[in-house]
Amino acid sequence: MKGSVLKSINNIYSVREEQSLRVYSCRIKGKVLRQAEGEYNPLVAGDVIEFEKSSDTEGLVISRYDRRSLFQRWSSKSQNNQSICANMDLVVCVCSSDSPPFRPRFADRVIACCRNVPVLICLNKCDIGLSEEEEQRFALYSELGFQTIEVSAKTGKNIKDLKEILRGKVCAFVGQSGVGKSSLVNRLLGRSLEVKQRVGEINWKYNRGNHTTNYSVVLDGPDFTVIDTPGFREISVPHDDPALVSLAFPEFGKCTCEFDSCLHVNEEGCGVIEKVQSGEIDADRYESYLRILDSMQERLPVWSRGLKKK
Ligand SMILES: Nc1nc2c(ncn2[C@@H]2O[C@H](COP(=O)(O)OP(=O)(O)OP(=O)(O)O)[C@@H](O)[C@H]2O)c(=O)[nH]1
Ligand SMILES: [Mg+2]
Ligand SMILES: [Zn+2]
Repeated sequence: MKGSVLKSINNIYSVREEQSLRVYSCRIKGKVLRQAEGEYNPLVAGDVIEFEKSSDTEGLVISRYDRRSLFQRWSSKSQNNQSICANMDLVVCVCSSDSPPFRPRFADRVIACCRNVPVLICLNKCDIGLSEEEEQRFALYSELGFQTIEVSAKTGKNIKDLKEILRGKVCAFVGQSGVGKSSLVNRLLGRSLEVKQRVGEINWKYNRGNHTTNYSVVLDGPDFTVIDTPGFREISVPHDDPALVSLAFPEFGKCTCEFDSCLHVNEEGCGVIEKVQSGEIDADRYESYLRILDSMQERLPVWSRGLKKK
């Protein structure tokens, strides 16, 4: 039978059968999934799988279908890429104006964690304003061609417009802890739903979020589906081809570099560096890019052992 994974907790997967929409509690048959060899976590919310029923409520996962999109991050604890959710049509990168403060470099990394899926930069808590400088950095995203929106889960501002963007899509909400992902999900789904995502208290001492949501979960809305994901204090880009990172920086695509393989760090004849120097490329975005590459570089010994490259 074909089904999709709604959530995964401690190697138990809630799987919804495609036809009957019944939910089964599944384990992986034989404990390992051939399609996921070498991966840290084989199945995530949004995965499409084949499974066999073992009772009215339980089953065994046999295989995983190819993923059409994926959101992964690097987990330093496991020294491997950790998948967060799969097969979504849109990643909603949630930021907040304050508590925690707006962190554009965090958003840049979220964008770089996306594989094969467009991103919406969603500034929540717009009931609290941004400083002028932050406003400019946020506005830069739409100038660069990203879709952006400012909303408030608290007051409901622009939630209608957000629903319009989500319509007909499977949308994953990702971002720092405490930015209001679950609050937005609750707002979008309305109160009538029995599943209400728990919302956290802000840790005021550090002005950072606590971790309230601890696993990704698929939730159905009226004409869209959302995936609420756990927030992170920090996010690292998955260990992958460094050249992929520049996909998160579309402004680099318009530059001409002398070498095709240019990573825009210190190479000669690099068009990106030229445009940073002339001010055409935002210096903070470029710094953000360099830091992503740096953090990948630090893991090179692990990577070169062939951990993830296929
Ligand atoms: N002022 C204001 N506060 C908000 C808004 N949205 C959420 N909050 C508050 O922000 C805090 C964190 O919200 P959550 O929805 O739990 O954040 P989260 O992103 O799901 O956090 P994790 O699950 O830890 O990743 C809560 O205290 C919310 O009440 C908003 O639009 N404006
Ligand atoms: Mg949450
Ligand atoms: Zn270059």
